[in-house]
Amino acid sequence: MKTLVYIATTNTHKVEEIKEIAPEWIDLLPSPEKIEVVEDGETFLENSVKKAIVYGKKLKQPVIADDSGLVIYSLGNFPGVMSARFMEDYSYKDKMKTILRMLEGKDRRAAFVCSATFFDPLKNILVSVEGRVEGKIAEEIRGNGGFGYDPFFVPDGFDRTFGEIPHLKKKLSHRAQAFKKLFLILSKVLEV
Ligand code: ITT
Repeated sequence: MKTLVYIATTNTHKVEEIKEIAPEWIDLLPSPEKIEVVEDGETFLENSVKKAIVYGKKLKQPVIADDSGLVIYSLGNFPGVMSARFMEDYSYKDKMKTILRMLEGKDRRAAFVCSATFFDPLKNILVSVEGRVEGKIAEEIRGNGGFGYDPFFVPDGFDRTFGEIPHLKKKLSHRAQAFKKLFLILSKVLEV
């Protein structure tokens, strides 16, 4: 029998990417309701744990949550946990253009980070892991694939942005790394 787990997110791109790497023993479903979570943590870990607990307690079912974002080292890890809320009412194109201006003359090293959390409110099990992909911010916005900041992030070992190689992004991203680890641990913990 498959293990039913809800994905605690409002972001359909995350759902698509997580489902892509999910093992066959897990039945991943989008949350049946939109649940408000105040993301006031200072770290990705705090926010993903909070999302998982709020959704898990409300749905009374096992859930997984993802809190993720872009960190640019020369900008003091900005936008970090503010990745979604920075210039919230603007398009990602506008947000990226602003960041490109902020980066003029500065070091472009950056990373995408994902904290992935599983919470089962029935068995009181919580597991949290982190995935990370290092890279740099390109000189310009390139590609239409992926979502969010993908079109200006170039992962190490490549010269194209995630926006130009969405099929590869799904395999090597921060999210893929975090959820691969999470599913491996869960397969042991849940004895599937
Ligand atoms: P939920 O909280 O409902 O899961 P969200 O989109 O608000 O959805 P976050 O709070 O984790 O998710 O914010 C993450 C933001 O970081 C996301 O909206 C993007 O701007 C950026 N981000 C995270 N992962 C990304 C990725 O794989 N590619 C591009 N941008 C990403």
